[in-house]
Amino acid sequence: MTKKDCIAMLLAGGEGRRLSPFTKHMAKPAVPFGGQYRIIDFPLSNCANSGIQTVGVLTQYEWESLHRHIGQGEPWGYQAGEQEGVCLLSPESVGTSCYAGTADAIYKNIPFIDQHNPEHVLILSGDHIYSMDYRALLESHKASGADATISVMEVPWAEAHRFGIMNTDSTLRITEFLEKPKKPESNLASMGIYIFKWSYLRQHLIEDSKNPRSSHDFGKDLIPRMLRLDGLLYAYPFDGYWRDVGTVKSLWEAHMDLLRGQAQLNLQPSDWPMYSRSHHTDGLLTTYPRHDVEEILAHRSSSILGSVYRTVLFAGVQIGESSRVQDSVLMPNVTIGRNVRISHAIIGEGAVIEDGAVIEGHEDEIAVVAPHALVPRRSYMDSDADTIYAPQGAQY
Ligand code: ADQ
Ligand code: ADP
Repeated sequence: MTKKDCIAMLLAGGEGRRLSPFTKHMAKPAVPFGGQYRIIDFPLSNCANSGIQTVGVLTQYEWESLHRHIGQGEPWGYQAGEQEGVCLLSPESVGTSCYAGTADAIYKNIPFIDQHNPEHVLILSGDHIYSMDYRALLESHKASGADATISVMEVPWAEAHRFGIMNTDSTLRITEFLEKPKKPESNLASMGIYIFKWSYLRQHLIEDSKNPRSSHDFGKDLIPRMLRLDGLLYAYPFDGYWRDVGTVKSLWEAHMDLLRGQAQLNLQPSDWPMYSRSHHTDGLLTTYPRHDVEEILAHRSSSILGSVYRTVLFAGVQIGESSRVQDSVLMPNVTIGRNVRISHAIIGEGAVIEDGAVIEGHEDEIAVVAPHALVPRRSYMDSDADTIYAPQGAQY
């Protein structure tokens, strides 16, 4: 087969335990985001908009939900049944029992990548909210002649311990890299978005697979190994909006960023459109014809009778009379009765909040209601409360 310039491998198999309970029955990349999307729509739309013709999606945990959502990539403009396009790669589908780590997932798909015979491979993560033209990253990677190029961003010092942290020299060559250091000495973070020369990555994956002490992870094992062996690794500074939404707090904050217009993400029609499978991607409202509804992003099909401030409402959300919701995220088909008070909360898909209930989180501790939970009449829940689980339709 003729050589391809660059294909993408999108890692979407992580369990996302820190996003529990939203990931209890759903892969993290399938979690709803931004009123009418799912998190994975962002990297998939970026691939489509960047003209990447082949995307392998590595799934594992709760893969059915993702497979149903992605299909053959039709919503993102990929054609079914072509040599190129979106290919779902769960462990079962490639004849293995599991992916032990992110590097192992790519290692076990060496035959898939070889079949496409690319010069470079773009490795992406399924749980980031951002718009990025990967062509600019690829150009930078080619211009420096690097073995690997890592997209980087300065993150707040208080959060640096959640990321791969590095130092570079004046030419942006990476000199040091530490995965999630307890006491970071830099705040230059890896965004978990890499481009490698395929021949170089391939060889390191094979060597790493033979190391019984390796956890077969890009950040913990592969990148440090490449640096130890004098690999030519460069940083690519990204100056747009980017957020890793791996925790409840960061998922909430990314929604609040959207409301404040900080996301620099144009979710409305633009030259960098976001696509999704949902039939409901036909419109988000930023205003509502009521004086007590302000700073919202609401799906057109939501219905608001109470007052709502600084809140994102997905499709099918209903809010009853005299209820007040603020600083919150209401996932698809949440039903809220009358005289309910909700603040600083994320309410999972399909949850029912009965009349008079109070759900009270605060900025440092977001209250969480599990998908399909039922919060009974006049109950009180704060962010310390155990999440209420109840099968849909349960009677109290
Ligand atoms: P983390 O955010 O901890 O750090 P990780 O948990 O390794 O990233 O997940 C990366 C992606 O791979 C996610 O989309 C996840 O779903 C997927 N994934 C995880 N395990 C998988 C498996 N076994 N099979 C398939 N997919 C899997 C990484 C880097 C840091 C960097 C941050 C930026 O290690 O250096 O700073 O991303 O967010
Ligand atoms: P629609 O816009 O027609 O409602 P959606 O994709 O938003 O389409 O959802 C249809 C139903 O399928 C919803 O109940 C939703 O929970 C479920 N669903 C869709 N995609 C996924 C997914 N990736 N993971 C889990 N459930 C999904």
